[in-house]
Amino acid sequence: MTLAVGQYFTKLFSSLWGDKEVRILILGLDGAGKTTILYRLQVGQVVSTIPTIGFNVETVTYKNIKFQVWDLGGQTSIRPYWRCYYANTDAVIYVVDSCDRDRIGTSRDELASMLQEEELKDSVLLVFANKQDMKGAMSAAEVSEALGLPRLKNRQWSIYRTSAIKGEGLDEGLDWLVNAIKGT
Ligand SMILES: Nc1nc2c(ncn2[C@@H]2O[C@H](COP(=O)(O)OP(=O)(O)O)[C@@H](O)[C@H]2O)c(=O)[nH]1
Ligand SMILES: [Mg+2]
Repeated sequence: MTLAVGQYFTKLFSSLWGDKEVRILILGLDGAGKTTILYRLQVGQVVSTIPTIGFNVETVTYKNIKFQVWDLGGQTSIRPYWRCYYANTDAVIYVVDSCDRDRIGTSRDELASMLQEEELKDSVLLVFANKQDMKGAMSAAEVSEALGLPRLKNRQWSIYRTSAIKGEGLDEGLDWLVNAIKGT
C-alpha cells in the first residue's frame, strides 16, 4: 500500500523536527493553487486570519513547522504589512499557475520584489509550476525562464512541475525543500 499524501509529508518533514521553529511561506498570485497545496499537506488545521483589510493569511502549524500563505499582487498599499511575516523565514514556496501566460510577468515582478527583502536573503526558494494537468500549461523550463530563475544570484532554488489538484509533483518538490533547509 502506498502512503497517503498527508502521511508522506509527515514522514518527509519529520527530519526537520527539533527545537528550532521552521518557517515556510507559500506565496504567489491569487488563483495559483496555494490554498489547494496547503490543504494537500494534510498536516493540521488551516487557520485563516485577516490581520488587515484585504490581506488574508492562512496558517498551518505542525509541530515546530509553520506554513503561512497569502496572495501577492493587487494592492501595493498593504505590502508593508507583509514584512511582519517575513522574519526568520527558512523557505519560500512560490506557486505559479502555468496556464496563466497573461500574468506570468506580474508573477515574476512580485517574486523579484519579494526576494529583495532583507529578511528573505537566506531563505531557499522552491517554485511550483502548478496546474500541469491542464492543456497548454507552460513547461517548468518556460516558467523558470519567465520568472528569471536562472539569473538569480546567491539563492538556492529549484522548480518542480505540479498538479495540486491531482497531488502530483508536490512530494518531489518538498523532498528537495526539506533537504535544502537542512543544508542551510
Ligand atoms: N486544474 C487545476 N486546477 C487547480 C490546480 N491547483 C489549484 N487549482 C484550482 O485553481 C483555483 C485556485 O486555487 P487556490 O488554491 O484557491 O489558489 P490560491 O488563490 O493560490 O490559493 C481553484 O479552483 C483550484 O481548484 C491544479 O493543479 N490543476
Ligand atoms: Mg488561497
